[in-house]
Amino acid sequence: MASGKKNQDNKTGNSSDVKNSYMRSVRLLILALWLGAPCGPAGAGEAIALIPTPPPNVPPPVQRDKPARVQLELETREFRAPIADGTEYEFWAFGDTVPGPFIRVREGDTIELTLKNNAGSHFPHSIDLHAVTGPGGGAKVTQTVPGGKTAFSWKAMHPGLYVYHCATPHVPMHIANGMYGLILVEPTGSLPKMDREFYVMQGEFYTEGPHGAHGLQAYSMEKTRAEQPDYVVFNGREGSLKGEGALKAKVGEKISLFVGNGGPNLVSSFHVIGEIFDQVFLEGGLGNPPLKNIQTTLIPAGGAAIVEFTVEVPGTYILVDHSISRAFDKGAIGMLDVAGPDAPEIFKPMR
Ligand SMILES: [Cu+2]
Repeated sequence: MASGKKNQDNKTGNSSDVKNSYMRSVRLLILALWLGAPCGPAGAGEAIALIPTPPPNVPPPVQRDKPARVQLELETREFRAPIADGTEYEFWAFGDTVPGPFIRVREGDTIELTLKNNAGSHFPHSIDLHAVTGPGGGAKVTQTVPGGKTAFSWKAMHPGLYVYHCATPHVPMHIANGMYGLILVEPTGSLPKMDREFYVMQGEFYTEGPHGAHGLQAYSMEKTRAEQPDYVVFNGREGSLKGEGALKAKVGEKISLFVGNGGPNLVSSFHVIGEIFDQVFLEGGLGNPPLKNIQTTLIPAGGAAIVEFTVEVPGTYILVDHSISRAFDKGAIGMLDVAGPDAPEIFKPMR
């Protein structure tokens, strides 16, 4: 009896506890919803569909003080396009640009990434994001056949600027064909406000014909293995940042360049002729103090840097890989046109 009574009491007590606990949970859930607190999968937050941004543009700052569940869809494509005036190449890419779109999320976000491989592709593709903590940076679960679709979710735990790339064998070939891009994981405290932000990514291309050969140029695995590219370019094409494509700014503006290096093999000595970087977030790491007053910064293959400077004097500033043969003989040149009044107290010609 005692035992039965105890059991009965326990049962009664348990029912009551369960009911109270349930009501507490309901009240907490209502409070959480009212406050806009996370209510999806653990640590997720509200669902946001991300619209990726093609180069040289950068999406606006995140401006969220809470993590979110970011839904992102990328599609791998294979297409023919100019790599230089008079020269075409069969690019492989995320989306229809090289580099692929700029992705901007916040530290603590959970990203639900769907990777589609266009039905017109001839090869499987995948994605390895250096911002991912998990096997292959996502590549293990995103090997995607033409017309197929894969997905995975991951939590962005480390703020910084990261490279993403295809990691389907033969990996150097997929990267050399243009399969890379950048993802920025903003820190919980926002980045300094800039007047202009640009997305620039270096990559090298290995073609059967030499630099400047006209017509469609096929990929050369032999030159890739020898690490002897014919083209070293910014944003997928010689001259992409010249003329109409030149970056534009005004005197007095603070500029941030999110610079990546897809490689697949070369290390970039990134320099802007006529400027000194006020700050460089070396190797794209955020959370460390930036380096100040830098002339040229090294960007490893599969790495990135955030460089910041203010333009005080009008004119054209030239972005280069200061391994200078690449700039003058292989295409690693871009332009930043700065408009505005002269600043003779800083720079003036003299007779
Ligand atoms: Cu690929």
